[in-house]
Amino acid sequence: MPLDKPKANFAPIKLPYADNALEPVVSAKTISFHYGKHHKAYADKLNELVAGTAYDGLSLDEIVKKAAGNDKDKAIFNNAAQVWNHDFYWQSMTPKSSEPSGKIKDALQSSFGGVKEFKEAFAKAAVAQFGSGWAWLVKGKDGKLEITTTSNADTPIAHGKTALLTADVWEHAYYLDYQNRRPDHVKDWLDKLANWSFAEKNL
Ligand code: MN3
Repeated sequence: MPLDKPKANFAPIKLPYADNALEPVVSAKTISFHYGKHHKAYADKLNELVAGTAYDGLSLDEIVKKAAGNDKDKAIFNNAAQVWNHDFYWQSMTPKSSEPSGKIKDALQSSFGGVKEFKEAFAKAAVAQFGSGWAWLVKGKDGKLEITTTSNADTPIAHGKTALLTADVWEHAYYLDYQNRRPDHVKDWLDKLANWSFAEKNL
């Protein structure tokens, strides 16, 4: 008999643009696998893992923070953080990307010396992330902006930082469109897809 209790029901966020809107940097084919298969699989697995546990009924943020550093809940952490990271990643991109302006431009200026300097440092960090992971623009506890990378599913919200923008540098994010050329993908991502109004909203 199935237990009569509410089931966790995490699903990928609805994409804020059409499947082909990010082409040619992120193709509709990449979206079909990355969003339609990888992201969905993390959400499905999370629903299965939390059912009937102390995590059942918590928000996604709460699950990520509670499972972080809890070794026996590593699988819950990995899947919850990957759902969180991907939901955040899709919003970090827009087909209407433009150069940073206003408050976010000022913040990049004061933290990195300028937009160009920020892009160079972010690209360098994203390319240097060994293996699978994420490159992030975050706000630290002191309010200053920082660039950070995380491995695999790890996420800044597990480390007390506020995420502003993220680029997925797992191979599944770019391999169909760029093969092994992660540096080219990251450069195009920054110049053509980065969603600065989303970053500013997160400030
Ligand atoms: Mn991914």
